[in-house]
Amino acid sequence: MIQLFDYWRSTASYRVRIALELAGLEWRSVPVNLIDGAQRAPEHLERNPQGLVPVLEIDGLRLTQSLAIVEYLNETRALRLLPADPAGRARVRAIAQAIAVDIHPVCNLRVARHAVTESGGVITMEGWMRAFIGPALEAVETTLEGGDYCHGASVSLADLCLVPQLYNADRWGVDLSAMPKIRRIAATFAHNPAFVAAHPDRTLH
Ligand SMILES: N[C@@H](CCC(=O)N[C@@H](CS)C(=O)NCC(=O)O)C(=O)O
Repeated sequence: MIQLFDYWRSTASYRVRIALELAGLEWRSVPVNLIDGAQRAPEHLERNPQGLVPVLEIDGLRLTQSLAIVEYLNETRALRLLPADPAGRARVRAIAQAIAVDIHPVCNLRVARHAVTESGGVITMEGWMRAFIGPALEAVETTLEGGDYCHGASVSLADLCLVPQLYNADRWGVDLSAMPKIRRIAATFAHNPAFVAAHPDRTLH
């Protein structure tokens, strides 16, 4: 059985859950409770020495890093999450990385908590999250075409990064009212079965 070590609110895990659902695979979630520190327990550090989720066990492999995992599923399960043309692939990867490589690490739990603690309470969790997520999403908004998807007329790696980030933005009260292109994409996926099945509210926790 394919096993995903994940956490319901983890946006990196959410990306992988969407890809697993798009692939129509049977898989099971093994929750790693990040609030309790289970990611630092020896058994999880053995799975991923970085002490992070997600970790995917599939095809006799143990994979880490959500973008690498999604690309593995894309290649082995023919998901077509990257366009055929190099320019399209560069654009999709640029949007995906603007979220997964630029926004996500700054807003990771351990980073945000450290900032809050070291500031002696001057910085709040909400303040930290809003300071980084809102402006970064505005930048993504300006690069979007205004269609139903981040790129072209079908789901891509960029959508797998954007939708979980929007869940996270909502969690921290980031105002998306000035981002109509992003809201249009959110509406596209609100009823997509794979995205719905992967939603944190549908996940074990
Ligand atoms: N670049 C990694 C990031 C993984 C990551 O930061 N995971 C977060 C949850 S979204 C985590 O495990 N945080 C635990 C911690 O900070 O202690 C990926 O895309 O898989």
